[in-house]
Amino acid sequence: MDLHARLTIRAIRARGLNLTLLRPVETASGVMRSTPLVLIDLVTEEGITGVSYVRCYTPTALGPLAQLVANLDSVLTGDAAVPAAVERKLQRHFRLLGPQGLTGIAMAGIDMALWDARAKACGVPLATLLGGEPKPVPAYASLRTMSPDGAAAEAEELIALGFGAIKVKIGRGDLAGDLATIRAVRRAIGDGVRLMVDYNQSLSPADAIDRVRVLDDEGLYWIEEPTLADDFDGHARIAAAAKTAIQLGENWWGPHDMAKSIAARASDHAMLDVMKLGGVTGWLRAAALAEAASLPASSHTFPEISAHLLCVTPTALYLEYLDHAGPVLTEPVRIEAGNVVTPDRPGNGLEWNEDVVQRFIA
Ligand code: SMN
Ligand code: MG
Repeated sequence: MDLHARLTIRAIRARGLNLTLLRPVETASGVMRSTPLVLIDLVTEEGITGVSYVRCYTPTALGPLAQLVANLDSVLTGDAAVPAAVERKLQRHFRLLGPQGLTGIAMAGIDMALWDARAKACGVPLATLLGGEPKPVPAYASLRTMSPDGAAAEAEELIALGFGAIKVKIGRGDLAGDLATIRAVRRAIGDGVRLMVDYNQSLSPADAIDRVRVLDDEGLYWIEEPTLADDFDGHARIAAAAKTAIQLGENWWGPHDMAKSIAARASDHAMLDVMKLGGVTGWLRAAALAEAASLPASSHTFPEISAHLLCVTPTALYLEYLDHAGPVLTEPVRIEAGNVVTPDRPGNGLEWNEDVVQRFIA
């Protein structure tokens, strides 16, 4: 283990690929049939390569995002591979354009790859580098199907893997439709398993208030993003009306956005998306905010790197198990008795399965 390893950035490579999902992910705000990923390889002079992936939700943004990440090669080549210094440089670089959207995603991808390179240089897993140790992380399974019968069948498959909590997406139709889906899944999983629901921003605050008052009788563990993600005031009114906890956060663009949400009392939980929060660096700041506000913190997708990060998150609650990138990895995320196994190898544990990558390259 070489804690004095000093790494210098030699090159940044970005490859866009549009990975077909074996099972589409349905939400009240659209169906995802593929997952557009940008794979990042940050090559250092010392021979260590840091890797990460980011996601842009729609293939229409895939080319521009891959190009944007690749363009950062000219900004960063020759710099020390130091996450805090690179973060300051890139934040300055994008100040006039703004740090949200594709710029924020590109910066987060670079940050995650830098931390991977550093952990590999030290010969330790990311969780260890951050002051923790790799351990099994309690996870909940996120369903891809919204119809009552489909969701119930999928929930049964996942319960067989030992998950103690399940999340289903609702909000595509009226309240009766929400209830039909919730009750079908509840029948499939029984009373001993926690059930969460996700509206994916589909309701007006007024409609959401009417619906959460009814959903309060369904024994749900949380109700996620009932209205537009950036409407913190609307979420605060919904949270005040509901007995059930409100969950928000997968669309917080960095810790500053999260701080505004906390100040508005918009959410009872924190859902941390390592990409939208700004990579490992952004997550660590967000984890501190969650602790200071006593908000239980769960991850949003990105299960591989989130496992490491939840190992050092003081209010860690659940990892979201929704595997998008598995097919391009040599070792997809592993579940044991409802926990995600945090890999005990140097770095964040990501390694590309090049055969699959070549097949899907855009
Ligand atoms: C979700 C959104 C986007 C991609 C995957 C999943 C969803 C969730 O909101 O919370 O899982
Ligand atoms: Mg969600």
